[in-house]
Amino acid sequence: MLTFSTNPDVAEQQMNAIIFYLTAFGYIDGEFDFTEKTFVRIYIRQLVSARAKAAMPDADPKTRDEVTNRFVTHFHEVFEHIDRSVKDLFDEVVADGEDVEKYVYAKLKLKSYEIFQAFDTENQHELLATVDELIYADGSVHPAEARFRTELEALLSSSDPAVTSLGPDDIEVLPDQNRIAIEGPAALRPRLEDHPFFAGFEQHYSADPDRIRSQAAADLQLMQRFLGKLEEQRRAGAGRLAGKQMVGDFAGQRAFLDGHVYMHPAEPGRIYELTVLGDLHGCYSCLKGALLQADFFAKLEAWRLDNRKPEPKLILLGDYIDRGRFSYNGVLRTVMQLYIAAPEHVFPLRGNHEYYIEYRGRIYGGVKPAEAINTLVNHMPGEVFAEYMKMFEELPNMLFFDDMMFVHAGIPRDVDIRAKIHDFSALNDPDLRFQMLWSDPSTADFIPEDLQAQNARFPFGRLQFEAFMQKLGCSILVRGHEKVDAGFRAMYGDQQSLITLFSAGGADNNDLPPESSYRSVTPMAATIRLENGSAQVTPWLIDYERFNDPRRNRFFASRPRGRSAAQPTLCSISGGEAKNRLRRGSLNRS
Ligand SMILES: [Mn+2]
Repeated sequence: MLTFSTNPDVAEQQMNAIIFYLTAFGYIDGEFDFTEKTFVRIYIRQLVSARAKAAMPDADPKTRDEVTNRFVTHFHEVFEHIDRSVKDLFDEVVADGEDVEKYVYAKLKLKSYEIFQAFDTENQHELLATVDELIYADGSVHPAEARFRTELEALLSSSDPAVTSLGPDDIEVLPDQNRIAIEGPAALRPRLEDHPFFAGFEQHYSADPDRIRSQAAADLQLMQRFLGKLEEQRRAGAGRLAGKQMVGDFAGQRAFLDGHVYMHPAEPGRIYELTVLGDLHGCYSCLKGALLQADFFAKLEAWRLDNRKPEPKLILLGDYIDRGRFSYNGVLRTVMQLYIAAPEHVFPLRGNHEYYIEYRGRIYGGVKPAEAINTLVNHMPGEVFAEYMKMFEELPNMLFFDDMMFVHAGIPRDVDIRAKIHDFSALNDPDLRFQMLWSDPSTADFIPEDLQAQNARFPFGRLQFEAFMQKLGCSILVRGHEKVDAGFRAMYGDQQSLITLFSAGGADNNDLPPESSYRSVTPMAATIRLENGSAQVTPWLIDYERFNDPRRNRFFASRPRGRSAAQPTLCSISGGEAKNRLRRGSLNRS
């Protein structure tokens, strides 16, 4: 049996790691059933008793029992918690055509790997020995368990710094980067209750076929105007990224959009105020609340009258649709209107949910489940979805503002960074753009190639992140994509240079269905003030509650008519499933 450290913090960490491995192995060979869970509970008790005996050999049995029971209760709770978090993984979104179990398996492997990396070499060997003990505990070794164990061992040996392509010495801090300060969360009260800007489009879809057709026609027109404006910006910026290696090479240039990459150098002497929103997922009250809290419209007016004032910019990190109730008609409509109203000030970036696939003349969602399209597919003309697909394809993927980078998810895979990125124009590569819609940061220093290759949603490590930032000359990356319950998370390095922002959620937010897992999120936005090369990042709480109110939000003034567009029950199959059924000829296409 494993020997525990005499340092109580390390021992606690060891115990947590073991419980995680027990849980992971429980899921690896299929269902984690009651018998297996009982086995885990008994195993935890044995470990704690052994530890208590070793730690207090002279204590009387009663005292020892008391202490043992207290710790057993504690670690059983830890076990419940870990079990719940693994179960939650099955609800996480995967790319079209991907297997959820395969995704969870990769996630478990990643987490096991992260835990291993947190231990020193000696303890790593101890832990691997414990894993062996676990695998053989029930007398038989399941092939999946054996495979998992072998893969883990391979990952550990490949993470040897001698084998990896970069080490801490390869990374140096650039001297002329932004100094970044991150403030504690702030509370912002909106100055205004509403703004005329919103009045025109806070409308539910109608159940009446004629009425919904005219609503669809208006949406089509809006998309065409939106695409026209993007095209105009794109024409002006075409080719300007070519041959440039670092963001600093663009200093002194005017802002432009080249393909799917915005480049916005900071003009010397100017002050910028960036309002950044993470995933919105149909949470219209979050978007409206945040815009009014940031006082975006008034600040834009003020700056237009006097450009010595801070120049307001709005950066939207993507994932406008699905999950919440106001996808196309709430968030997406507003995002398009905002961009059309102020194209130099609004940056609508693409999320992985803004990804549709055409199959035999029909459009499907590219994530599972794709609520927005599944809900409306039988109520709207097909050309509307074709236009959404086109619009999604045209959305920009990333923004470089001074030396700060904004993208929906993260950085590409190592192997593709090496093969493809020779200058900034390479960032327009469709594969790289797709990868940057999906990846997630890991707490591990380095993620081996094998672990990166497995899923659309893949991890990257701290050293990989730092090397990528250094390659492009960037100081900080701001992204959404991950459901972070706190709404805001800063990680990596002294500068905390990777920020995750999640702007959908709210325990009692009626933008979300009652059972939504996003209710555990406290939705946050962030303001970045950029002045003389210093960036000050201030996260703040989004006041969605005020805008769940019919007096401030017309969506709440009436119920959706007839068959509610809010219930994803009309056609609840995912795109991938639909395709499979199409192949089998079992899907009624009418
Ligand atoms: Mn996402």
